[in-house]
Amino acid sequence: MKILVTGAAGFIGSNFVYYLLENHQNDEIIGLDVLTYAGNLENLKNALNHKNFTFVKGDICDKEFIEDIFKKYDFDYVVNFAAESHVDRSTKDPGIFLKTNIIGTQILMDECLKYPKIRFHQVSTDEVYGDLPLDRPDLLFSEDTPLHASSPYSASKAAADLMVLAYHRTFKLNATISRCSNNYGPYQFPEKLIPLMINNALSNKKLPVYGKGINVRDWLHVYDHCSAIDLIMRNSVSGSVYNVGGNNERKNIEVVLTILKQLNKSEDLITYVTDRKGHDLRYGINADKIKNELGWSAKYNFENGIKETINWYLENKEWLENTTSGEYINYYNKMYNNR
Ligand code: NAD
Ligand code: TDX
Repeated sequence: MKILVTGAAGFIGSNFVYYLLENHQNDEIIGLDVLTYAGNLENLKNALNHKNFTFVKGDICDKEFIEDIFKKYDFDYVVNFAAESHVDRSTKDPGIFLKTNIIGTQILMDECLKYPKIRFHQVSTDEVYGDLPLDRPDLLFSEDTPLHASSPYSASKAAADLMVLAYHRTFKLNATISRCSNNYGPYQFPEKLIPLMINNALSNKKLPVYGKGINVRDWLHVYDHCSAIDLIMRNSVSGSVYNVGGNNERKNIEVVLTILKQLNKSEDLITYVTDRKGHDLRYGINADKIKNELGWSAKYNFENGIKETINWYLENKEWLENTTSGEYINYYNKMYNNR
């Protein structure tokens, strides 16, 4: 099979490339990425020399470029990870989120329509459902929960989901969607909670917890997200939507305390800062559909997954140093100074 992975130099995209190389040794993978601040070729360093992997630099919003690479390679699957993915950035500059996450998806789908055998998989997020109250742990998102996005990021992802479903219904686009909860694992850019806190703790910098630290996220190891996408794209009916989640709900402050404990750092490093605008309270996923229909299950629980992940960042300090130099320093100062 020939598989186009967009956003291949990002966090989940690069993990997905490794997942495919390991689990489908006859597949040929083309990794596409425009290399924004979040895209990093270092994430793919163990794939770049692999005989079944080719990297192509380019933009999913560039129609001619997309036309050319679809002509050049005869894809069986297109898996769309390419996105602007950080909620905080979307509250400062929404425009690029609309362009990449909505228009980019549309350009990929228009091209897929020319090749009906291609299965298009859209990597979406649980954030399209909005949030759940903190005092109702019994409530979970199901695939039928109405879309109710809160941030420009999640609204752009919800818009893309609706376009995928519209293309499926109107043009019979051969497509599936997955909506996953928060991922953690190797190669996550340190603007996101877990790698940011690990990086700050390692350099004895303050750990900026938004609000009271009581917002809840459902954490899933990136490996388990990759195995879910792989199952959905190959085995499900066109038009299907699947939730993916690990039943690992944690308050942010619990996650931060876990990190400090494993790194043997003081809790005095924690500082409570002004809350995120429109901050979603809680995400909780019902993943029964993918478990029952496709037999998916998670390999990691949060305790062993977070331990292994913290060790990965400790063993890859050079990666962490490289990703937090240069432009990252400006970003960090803009987002966190005097907050
Ligand atoms: P990321 O920001 O680490 O990676 C995104 C990648 O897309 C980067 O490599 C970037 O260079 C690339 N990209 C951006 N614009 C592009 C364009 N116009 N053309 C080509 N490439 C472009 O994000 P991530 O955390 O790996 O998320 C990947 C996908 O998974 C996103 O669609 C996101 O919405 C979704 N998702 C993420 C999570 C999570 O917890 N991180 C959870 C659920 C869903
Ligand atoms: O410095 C911080 N302090 C803090 O308290 C950061 C960066 C985050 N937080 C909080 C905000 C959230 O409640 O931690 C929680 C997690 O924040 P993020 O890592 O930014 O993730 P989140 O906003 O939950 O979105 C993530 O999960 C769904 C991904 O970034 C999205 O791409 C994905 O769709």
